[in-house]
Order: sequence, then C-alpha cells, then structure tokens
Amino acid sequence: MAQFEEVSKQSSQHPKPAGLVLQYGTAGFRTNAKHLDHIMFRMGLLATLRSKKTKATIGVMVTASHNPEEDNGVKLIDPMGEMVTPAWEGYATQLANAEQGDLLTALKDIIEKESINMSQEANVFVGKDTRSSSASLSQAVLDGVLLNFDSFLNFFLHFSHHFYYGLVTTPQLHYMVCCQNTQGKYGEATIEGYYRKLCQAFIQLTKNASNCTDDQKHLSVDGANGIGALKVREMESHLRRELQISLFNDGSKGKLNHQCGADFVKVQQKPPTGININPGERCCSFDGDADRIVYYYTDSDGQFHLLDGDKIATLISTFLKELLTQAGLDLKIAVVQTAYANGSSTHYLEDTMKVIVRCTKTGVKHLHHAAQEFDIGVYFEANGHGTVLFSKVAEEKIQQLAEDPNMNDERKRAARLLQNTINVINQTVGDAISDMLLIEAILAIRGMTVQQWDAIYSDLPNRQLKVKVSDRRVIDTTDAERRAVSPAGLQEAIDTLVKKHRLARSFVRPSGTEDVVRVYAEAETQESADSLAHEVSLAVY
Ligand code: NG1
Repeated sequence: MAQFEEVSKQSSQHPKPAGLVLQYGTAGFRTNAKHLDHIMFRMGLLATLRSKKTKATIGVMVTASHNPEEDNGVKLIDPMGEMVTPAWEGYATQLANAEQGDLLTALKDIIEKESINMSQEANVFVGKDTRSSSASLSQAVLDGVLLNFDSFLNFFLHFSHHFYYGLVTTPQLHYMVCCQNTQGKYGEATIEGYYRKLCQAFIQLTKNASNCTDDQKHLSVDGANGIGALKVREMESHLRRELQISLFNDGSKGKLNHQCGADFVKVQQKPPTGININPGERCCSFDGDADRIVYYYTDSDGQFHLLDGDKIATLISTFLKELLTQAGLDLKIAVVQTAYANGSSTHYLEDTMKVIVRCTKTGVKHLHHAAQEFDIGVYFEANGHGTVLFSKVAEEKIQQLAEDPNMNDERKRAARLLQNTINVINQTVGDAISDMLLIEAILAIRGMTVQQWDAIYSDLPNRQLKVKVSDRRVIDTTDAERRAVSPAGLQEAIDTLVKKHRLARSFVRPSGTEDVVRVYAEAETQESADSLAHEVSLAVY
C-alpha cells in the first residue's frame, strides 16, 4: 500500500491517543480540546471524501457550542447546509476510532463502500468559533483537507479546494455551504452577503410596524463571550438603527459560556452575569456558536421570566398562521418539538392554535427532517435552537401571490410579509442572529411587548438536572426519548415517582454532547418539579 504513504506520514503528525474512543454525537464530536487533534485531521480527510461523493461543497465547523471553553468539537455540514447523513456519522465514528495503524484501512473501507471516484474534485469550507483551541484544531482540519488523495491513490488529476472562513458562527457556515451549492440561488456565499440578505429582509418587515419608538427598537444581547457577539458587532451597521442593540458579554472580559449564554440562562432559569437588566426590558442570550437564542425579562418585582424555544415557536407560528389566513393560502403548517418542550406549549399549540405538533428525538437534525414534511415547518428545541422551513411549493405559491397584479391589497401585503419572512430566516439550521431579527420584526409588526408575548401561555414549572454515571450509554430510550427501555426497571421507577406529583412528566436520556445523563421534570409547582427531578436522578444512579 505504497500509495497511502502520504496519509500515514501526515497522520503521524496528528496521532490518536491509543484506546481513546469517541462517538459522533448529537452535534458531532465534542470533548476536552486536548483530545481532538487527530479527530480534526481525520474529519478534514472525511470531508474531502464526502465532497467527492456528493460532488458538492462540504462544511467543517470547529466548535463546541454551549460546552465550556476547555472543550471543543467538530461537525460536518452537508451540501444543502444540513447535518451530515447518519451513514456518514457512522463513518466519522469509525475513522475517529481507528487506531493509528488501522487508519488507512478505515479510509479505504469508506472509499470502497461509497464507491467514491477519487478523481472527483473536492471542495470544503472550514469555520471556527472563538475558543483558544479552535485556531490549532481548525489547522488540523485543513491539514486533512489539503492532503491530495490522488498523489497517493495514483488516480487522475484532481484538486482539493478549500475556503477557510476563519471565525464564523455555526449557522453562517451552514448558510454559506448552501449558497455555494445552489450557485447563489439561496444567497451570496459570503459573510457580507449573509448580513445583507437578512438585514434587508428585516428592514422591509419593520416598514410594516407603525409608530415604533426607540425604546421598542432596543434590545439587550448577551453574546455568551463568543463568536455571536463579534458577528452582531459586524452586522450592526446593516440594521440602520431599525434595531438598536446593547451588547453584553462580548468576549472582551469574560469567559466563553461561563455564567452566561443561552444554555446557562435556560438551564439555570436566571439572567446571565455581565448584563444590565432594567425591569420590563427585552433581553436575549446567544450560545457559544450562536445557533441558539432565548429571550427574557425581569418584572417590577424583580422576578425573572424566560421565553425559550417553545415560546419562540409559538410566536413565529402564530404570526405565520395569521399571514396565511390573510393571504388566503392553504398551506399546511406544523410545529416540531422534542420531549423537552414544556407541556403547556404543546397544549397551547394543539388546543388553542390548532396546529399540528410533532415530537422528535433531541438534536436539530431530527427536528429538521420532521419539519421538511410540511409546507411550513417551524421547529425549535426548548433551548432555543431552531428555525422555519418552507417547502418549494409554499415558496412558489407565496411568490405568485406577491407578484399577482390582480390580487387585492390585503392578500398581497400578507404575501409580501411572508416573502420577507422567508428571506430573514436561515433555513439551513437554527440561527440566533436570524431568529433574533425575525422575533424583533414580529414584535414590532404586532406592536407586542415581551410581556404580552410571555402571556400567550404560562409554562409549567420545570427542572433539568445532569447526572454523572459510569457509563451513560446503558440508558436506552424510545418514543422520541420519552421512555427508557433500559436499564430494566428504570422506566417503572420513573412512572411511580411521576404519579406522586400533579400535572407531572419526567424522562431521562444520555446526553449526546456531554458525559452526563440528563433528567427533565415538570409539574404543577416549582417545588414539585424540583423534587421530582431530584427523585428521578437518584433512580438513575
Ligand atoms: P444533548 O447533550 O444531546 O442533550 C444538547 C441539547 C440539544 C442540542 C445539542 C447540540 C438539551 C437538553 N440538549 O444535546 O438540544 O442543542 O446539545 O447543541 O438542550
């Protein structure tokens, strides 16, 4: 196997610690950054193969999102900006875990199984977040991408192209991969192009807001000391003061995700440190790679109110449903949630709003696929990770109506609002910046305060806990992760505990991004939700 010499040589610069086993989880590989160099190199190699296979540009994002600064991670982005397919997640795991001497066999295996034409050109976009480890780890990805397979496989002439975007939010990279592969039909594959498209649509939308005061245009943003803060700063001039942002936790002082950011706010149910909150003021938090957003405010009694992914999905789907009615368009709209969705949100959506609600496993790839089944699929995880998908048919019908010269003004206005809504949304993946612009536009158009939005329904008190166990993989689940099938007896124990509380629900599942088991409980009172979560976590041990 003389032709593999180059891979061998290069991979010895990125050696795998013997015995280390990592799994491509909910959002790629994630662990302490010091264990990831070989993974990055190998994901560079794999992205090149995926690009050859799909004959399209593939993205590689170096980030560990909401995880602490010491961690890092990597995920692959498929041609339309979606998460890589399950079969390739499997290859990623195989390649990552092949011991040093078996790497070439593992690579060859993938090439053969997928019948990859090695003479095909490869194109890979690489991005990274602001973690200190991201610079060297993204270089390791590039080392993998830049290996010219043909020189060792002795095939025909071919080139491996890459474009190193450097610092980007995860959703920006998804967006640019999609733009590149649709020859610009989705937008321009540049950061500037992204700001222009989203901000122009936002400004068009806010023209429909009457009498918006400067106070209503003001928003406090917690950037989690991460990439999102940097990108909000870059974008601000495109907003032409239609949205006036006070940026906190911009990375100049604090540590990434530490006591701040969307995950902290959602899980701790309290405001981040480092932000000035005046009673009644609208605030939001991004997570470490700006693919999640949650809103919140404190009332005059100092009480904290969280508006999470469920409240966001409700606001957006109500807005879209109203526009569809005004436009006289018969399009099927659905909301996709996970088991973490607050029970009150599901009841409100199904019983009051009468929209279809689907529940999937955790991880946006599952929600994304479910949302694709509808004309309009609004999907959000409770933690604020989500977006809206419009089918081709829906987009065409909206466009026809917006451009129909014989249409009456009300229907036309609604269709144009829908068009601009489509343009402000990043349909490739959940995107804190895009979601923020959409939410701000909706609140402005409807003349709605954050308190009025919050009052749409009341959340059931809930609690999320993390439990450390020796091997979290012994827990297996079914029914969109709402029931445990192993270990034996665990589900029965949970059922017994749940029966002791009113309006209660609880489930457990192994995290795909951290070495913990997550426990979720909701009940009629906070005390009840807290004690149920505690009791269930004891049952997990
Ligand atoms: P895990 O660690 O598998 O629970 C977490 C989030 C997911 C998703 C991923 C990727 C919760 C309960 N889980 O997954 O929703 O966002 O991270 O970032 O919030």
